[in-house]
Parts: sequence; structure tokens; C-alpha cells
Amino acid sequence: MRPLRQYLKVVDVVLEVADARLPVSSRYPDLASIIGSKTRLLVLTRADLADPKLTAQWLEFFRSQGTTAFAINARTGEGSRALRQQLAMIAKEKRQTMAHKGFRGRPLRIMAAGIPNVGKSSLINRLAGRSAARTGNRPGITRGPQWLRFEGNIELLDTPGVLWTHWHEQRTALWLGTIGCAPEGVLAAEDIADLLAEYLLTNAPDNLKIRYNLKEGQLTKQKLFESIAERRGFISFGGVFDLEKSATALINDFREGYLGRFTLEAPKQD
Ligand SMILES: Nc1nc2c(ncn2[C@@H]2O[C@H](COP(=O)(O)OP(=O)(O)OP(=O)(O)O)[C@@H](O)[C@H]2O)c(=O)[nH]1
Ligand SMILES: [Mg+2]
Repeated sequence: MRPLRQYLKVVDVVLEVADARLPVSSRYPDLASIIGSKTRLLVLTRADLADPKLTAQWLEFFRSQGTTAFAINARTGEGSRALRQQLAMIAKEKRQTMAHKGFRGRPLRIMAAGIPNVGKSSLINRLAGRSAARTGNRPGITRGPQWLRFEGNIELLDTPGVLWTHWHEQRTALWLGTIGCAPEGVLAAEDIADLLAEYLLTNAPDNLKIRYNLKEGQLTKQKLFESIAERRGFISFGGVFDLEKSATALINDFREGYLGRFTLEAPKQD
């Protein structure tokens, strides 16, 4: 958290980046208190992979709490218009305030902050209109802070992902693992896939049936993983199913949206 506090000293606006599939668990719970009076906008990325109905409910919920929130696809920039307009407005207001005070305005400085792999660099790139910040489909891609210029009067700061303390809660960690926002190699793929299988068998059995060609009697965890192994040829030495590969395949299919669009937390729950 120390570097985050350093960056905060030099920016005017913080874009708090979280994942639309876990709008609460993928946030920094205490960011507001660290930021203080600075302008904070909540940006939910991966709206393309989340349930649109729940995303709308979440935006409503955050707005009712006084948090300005946006939901976008940070990979393509889809849905980022309102956010751009808001940033342009903040920049203009700031220029005017500075001019009133007799100062020559400096560019508005905006920083993206959030846990690993939520799409901070992607968002910065889309706002800048070019792919200058490195992105990747695993956590820990951004190693240090990086400034980008945007439309002359705005500067964007990309920062590395930081994990918060609630990470230590095992179940939250696993949920963060399902959406790819946990550090590589810390959680076992089997544990993440187990939770995911349980969730999908309960909430979207038909999606599983279609994706993996399952029959009614095959809607159990064991059968699910075996079917994936059989269909994809995950057979290890000695002719037994390689269920670890099945676990990874299920996780990847989920993360890429091949099993449908899901939001794993609903606003009415605690
Ligand atoms: N489908 C989809 N993919 C996204 C979206 N935003 C980001 N991604 C993908 O998610 C992966 C991670 O994105 P990054 O922008 O590198 O994430 P980051 O938060 O900068 O990650 P670190 O720097 O490692 O903390 C990349 O493969 C992106 O293409 C989105 O809105 N929708
Ligand atoms: Mg990054």
C-alpha cells in the first residue's frame, strides 16, 4: 500500500477499478479513507462478462451510496463514453478553478488503482486511445507506475495491482481466483474449479450441458470434470483422466465468458 499512497499525493482523480462480476469483493474496502477528499470514480470492468441486469442494479446501488460508478468493457472501450465525459468535465472545472485563483492550469492527473488483473492498464489504454500500457491475461503484468498523456490536458497513471487484506479470507480469495484476480500460483486450480463447478451446477446447469455436451445424469462435479477430460482428450499416462487439466479448462471457459455472463454477488446480499 505504501506506493499507492505515494501516487495518491500527485493525482487529482482516482479511478477505482473493480470487476463487474465481483463488484464488492474485487474492490479495496478502505480505499475511500486513504483517498480522503480526492475525487474517486468507481469503474467496473468486464461488463461484457457480467450479467447486464445485475450490473444495472449494482450501478444503481453504488449511486445510491453516493459513489459515481461506471460499467465498461475495458478491452474494447465499449460503454466508456459517460466516463470520458465525466473526466473531461472534471478537467474543465479544475482548469476554471485554477484560472479563477490566477494559476496557470496543469493537466488533470488521473490514476487507476485496483487489485491485480482487473483491467487497470486496459482502461488506461482505452482512455488514452492507444495501447501504451502493457496488459495481459494474468495478474502482475504492470510492475511499476507509468504515466500516459491524454488529450493534452489529462495525464493518466497506470499502477500495479495491490491486494488488500480481505484477500486472506479463504473463500473471498477463491472467488477472486474464479475471475482471475488472484496472484498466479497461490491458489490451486482444483480448489477454484471446485467452487466454480458448484456454482455453475446450481445456477447454470444448462450452460454446462451445452458447453460440454452433458446429459441429465452427468450433472455432478465428478462427471463434469470427467466429461471435460474425455471431450478434450485430457488423459494422463496410464489412461486415467487428467482432472487437473479439466479444472483449468473450466476456469478458462468461465473467465472468457464461454459459459455465459455471470455476476457472482448481488446488491441485496450482505
Ligand atoms: N472481456 C474483457 N476482458 C478484459 C476487460 N478488461 C480487461 N480485460 C482483459 O483482462 C486482462 C487483464 O487486463 P490488464 O489491463 O492487464 O489488467 P491490470 O489490472 O492492468 O493487471 P495488472 O497490471 O497485472 O495488475 C487482459 O487480458 C485484458 O484484455 C474487459 O472489460 N472485458
Ligand atoms: Mg496493469
